Amino acid sequence: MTEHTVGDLAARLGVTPSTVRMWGTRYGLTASSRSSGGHRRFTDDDVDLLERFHQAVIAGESPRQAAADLTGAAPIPSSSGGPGGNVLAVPGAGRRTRGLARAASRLDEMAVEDGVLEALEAMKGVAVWDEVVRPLLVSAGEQWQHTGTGIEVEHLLTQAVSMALIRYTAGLPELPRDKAILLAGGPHEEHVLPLHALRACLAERGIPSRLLGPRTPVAALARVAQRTRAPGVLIWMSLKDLAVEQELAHLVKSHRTLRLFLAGPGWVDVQSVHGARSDSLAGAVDQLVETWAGRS
Ligand code: B12
Repeated sequence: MTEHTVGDLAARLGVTPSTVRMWGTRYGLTASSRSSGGHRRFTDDDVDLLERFHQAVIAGESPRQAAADLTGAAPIPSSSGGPGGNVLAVPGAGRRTRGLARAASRLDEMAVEDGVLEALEAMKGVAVWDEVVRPLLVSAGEQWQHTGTGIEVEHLLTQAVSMALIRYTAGLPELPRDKAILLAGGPHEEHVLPLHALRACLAERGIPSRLLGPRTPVAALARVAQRTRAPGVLIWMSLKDLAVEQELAHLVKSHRTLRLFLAGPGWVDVQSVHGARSDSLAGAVDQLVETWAGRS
């Protein structure tokens, strides 16, 4: 009988070893034997079961339900899941997005978080953001706009997607520490999810960044840029805030080589001579990779 380690199984399924361990602790799908040193050893039957579990989750099944169907055990109750509510409609969505929409609609935070993490490990940041996560966010925003309902789904998505992006970023190889790019939400801006996505994509490319989060005062950003000699700063705004433009002059003088990028729909009507526009996640990654490579 062949025995497989956590690393073997993770490589075979295209996920990280921590995901394989988490399936064991969270859904009871663990190895049926142990090495003499106490390490998990998966049999061929375990591998087969986990492969089928993985396929079911990718197809949009709830991980708890998929585990119960495969093992014949009663589903493990969800700590955050709940019945009721209509499923968030996402026009043209692929399988993964439909699965996540179902999980978000039943308020199953862990299933959304695990599903996004699994997608990141399989597809990488830009594709997951553009093809899987962004359609969900746009639909959640539209539902709220048109019906005034579903704000709880928007909050749950925010929490689960941020956590998945943070976990994914933390699992990537260690980054250099010097001259990190600065990422911040505008001074009155709560929306910063695109910055989590951007940080993950920069980390995939080996570029360090600091995320200062929502509602960052421009003066604070200028101080950090000067103190850390950040080669680039990107400010995200989803909402229009015309007053910010006047403050940018001070920021761009933080140090001689600083480059400023302005991203998000909030900048559309803002005339600014101080920063370059970033129109997409892939475009921002390219701009910042180039900025970091040219740091002096
Ligand atoms: C999640 C979310 C929240 C979360 C934010 C949590 C967080 N930590 O980020 C919470 C619940 C806190 C929230 C609060 C509010 N929100 Co809100 N929110 C959203 C939602 C669903 C996603 C935001 C997001 O991440 N957008 C990123 C992508 C999905 O946006 P996009 O427009 O498609 O992006 C375009 C470009 O920017 C570019 N792009 C996409 N990704 C990236 C990434 C990078 C790096 C780059 C450079 C470019 C880029 O491509 C797209 C096409 O050109 C949006 C819906 C939406 N369509 O954005 C609403 C939305 C932005 N929110 C809205 C509103 C009104 C609010 C609130 C005022 C009220 C409310 N709904 O509670 C408050 C505002 C608080 C504040 N002062 O900022 C409106 C804004 C309308 C407007 N323009 O005035 C939206 C559009 C919903 C809607 N359809 O009405 N929100």
